[in-house]
Amino acid sequence: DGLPSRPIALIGAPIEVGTSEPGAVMGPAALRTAGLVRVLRDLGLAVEDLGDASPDGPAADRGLPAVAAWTRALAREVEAALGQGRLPLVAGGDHSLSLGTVEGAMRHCAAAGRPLFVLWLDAHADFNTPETSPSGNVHGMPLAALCGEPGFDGLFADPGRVPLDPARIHLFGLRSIDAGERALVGARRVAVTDMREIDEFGVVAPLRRILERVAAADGHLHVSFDVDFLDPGIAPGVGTTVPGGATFREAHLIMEMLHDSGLVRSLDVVELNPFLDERGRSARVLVELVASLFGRRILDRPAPAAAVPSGS
Ligand code: Z70
Ligand code: MN
Ligand code: MN
Ligand code: MN
Repeated sequence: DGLPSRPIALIGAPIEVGTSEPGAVMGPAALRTAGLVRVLRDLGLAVEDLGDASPDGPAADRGLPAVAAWTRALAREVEAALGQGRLPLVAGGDHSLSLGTVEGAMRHCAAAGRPLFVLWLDAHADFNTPETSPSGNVHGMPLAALCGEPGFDGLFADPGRVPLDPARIHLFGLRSIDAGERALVGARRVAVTDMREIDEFGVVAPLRRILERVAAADGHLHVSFDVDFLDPGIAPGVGTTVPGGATFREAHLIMEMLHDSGLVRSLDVVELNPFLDERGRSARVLVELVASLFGRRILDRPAPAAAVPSGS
């Protein structure tokens, strides 16, 4: 039961070239300051902090060329960590960093013959293309690029790469979507648990279905956690707050269920903007949530869901 306690490779990705709101570059430092490494070691886990990654080659300032340099570096680091049997935990940085982390996981899974599933905990779909994007910000586009939509020439090191299967992406917590990406998400049959569904059924039933699907396929689950998945009341430190996000208790329960599933093999924590945070609150909440994903629990006993109701 639970995540196999494989060693964790912490990789900082101080990247904000994918957004127009400055400050995400400080994210990895804030997560370390909030005790990310310490809480994991307190759980008895082996953690190596590999420090902050840097982009490949001469770094461009903005736009796709700048993101491409990061994508190549992060894909390589994530693939290498997975190849060593480690669990890469990538601390961002804006969500364009997931172009690299998911690409790295895709390469590892292709070589291992294992299907990759992506759980995207986010207020947004991040499925814009340069064509549909109203903002031009690449952090709103990573999933479309990974799935091989047009407009991203030169982004990935291998132009002949097999694209990510949109049907193996699960958007969870969606509550803000642009018109063009809405059409695309529907056409590509991306799996979506939106806030409407969470309000009606809670987080447990939809998440269980996703985990059962990944388990049945013996899949690798990559979790990408955008801070704006959370309600801005508990995590104000993000460039694009959207009201009506996950509560503290919903988010913790999701992390505990992910831990108990034993399926998570790679993790991103993205979009923390310490410049917009209030006295480190958001960074601290994120560290607590990561601790839950890696096995911190209230009582040392089987998950209540597994308990048989008695005496009635
Ligand atoms: C909007 C866009 C976005 C993250 C905001 C917002 C996208 N759909 N993604 N924050 N992580 O500009 O494309
Ligand atoms: Mn493996
Ligand atoms: Mn996002
Ligand atoms: Mn978002």
